[in-house]
Amino acid sequence: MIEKNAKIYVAGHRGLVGSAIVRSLEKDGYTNIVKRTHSELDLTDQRVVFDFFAEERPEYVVLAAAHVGGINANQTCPADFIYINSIIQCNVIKAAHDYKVKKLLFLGSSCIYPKMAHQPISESELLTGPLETTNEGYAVAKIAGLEMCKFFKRQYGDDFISCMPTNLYGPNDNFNLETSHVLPALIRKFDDAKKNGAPSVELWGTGSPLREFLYVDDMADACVYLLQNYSGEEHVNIGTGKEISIKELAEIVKETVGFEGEIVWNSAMPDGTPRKLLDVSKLHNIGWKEKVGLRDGIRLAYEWYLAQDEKDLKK
Ligand code: GFB
Repeated sequence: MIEKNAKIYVAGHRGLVGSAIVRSLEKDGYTNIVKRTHSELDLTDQRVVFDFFAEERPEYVVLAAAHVGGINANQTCPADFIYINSIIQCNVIKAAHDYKVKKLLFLGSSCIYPKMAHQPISESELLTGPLETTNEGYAVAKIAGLEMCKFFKRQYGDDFISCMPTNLYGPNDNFNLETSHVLPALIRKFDDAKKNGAPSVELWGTGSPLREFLYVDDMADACVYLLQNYSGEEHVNIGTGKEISIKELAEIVKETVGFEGEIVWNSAMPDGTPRKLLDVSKLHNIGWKEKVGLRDGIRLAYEWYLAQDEKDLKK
């Protein structure tokens, strides 16, 4: 068991996942959560990271800090995605080893499985085929991070575990239309169109790809659950095991926002991988299942979006 006053460092505590994990830990009664903003602690600077670990000596680490983005950001800036994510995870994982962190949780992403992996995708599909080209830089970095945790466990006995989340959404999401994922983009596009009285909204691709979506507070609860109950060498998929087409998703968000205009599909933009449905049987066998359904999650996410000051939204 993790003592409630254990020192837990959440790297990336202001991001979509990191902020949810802090909420989940606080809800669970953990009282000693260490946070550092990017300006306080540059995770790409090895010396600064090692000095931080030497001084703070965290007992547990959740590595939720990463350079992330949607399909457009990944496709246009692959060098940033491979470099920044590689250097962050090398610094944090090695420092966690050197300063004897009791347990570290590393976060992957379902887009790092092979493009044409058998669906639903089981954990064993990793590295069995070519990657989706639109996010290859990110995928190679994240695969290296999962493998690094596995090999530090195998060579040194470090309790470093990894999880593989599906597409996530919810509070503190990124609503910048050039770099965001699809769900926050739909919320913003339909909300802007409704407020401006626009006749239509332009969405990317054909709308035919299938995606799986997990509300971020469920993701955070699963992460805390794995920290408390899992120490296996293989990563664990975190998702719902349910998928929906982007077209159907757009209709749900359109209805939730109350936009009554048309949807125009811009097929000059990429669809990305056709499907990436996770096999979540391992997670269910460990004893965890999501609580928030997609329609409820979209409503919660939209309510959060409406409650924010324009200046505070990552737009
Ligand atoms: O969420 P998304 O950007 O990333 O796109 P992926 C999902 C699907 O939504 C794609 C379509 O087929 C997009 O073409 N889409 C339609 C849109 N309209 C929009 C829009 O306005 N904005 C966006 N962003 N998409 C990501 C990976 O893949 O999955 C990341 O690139 C990460 O690395 C993330 O792993 C979880 O789901 O295709």
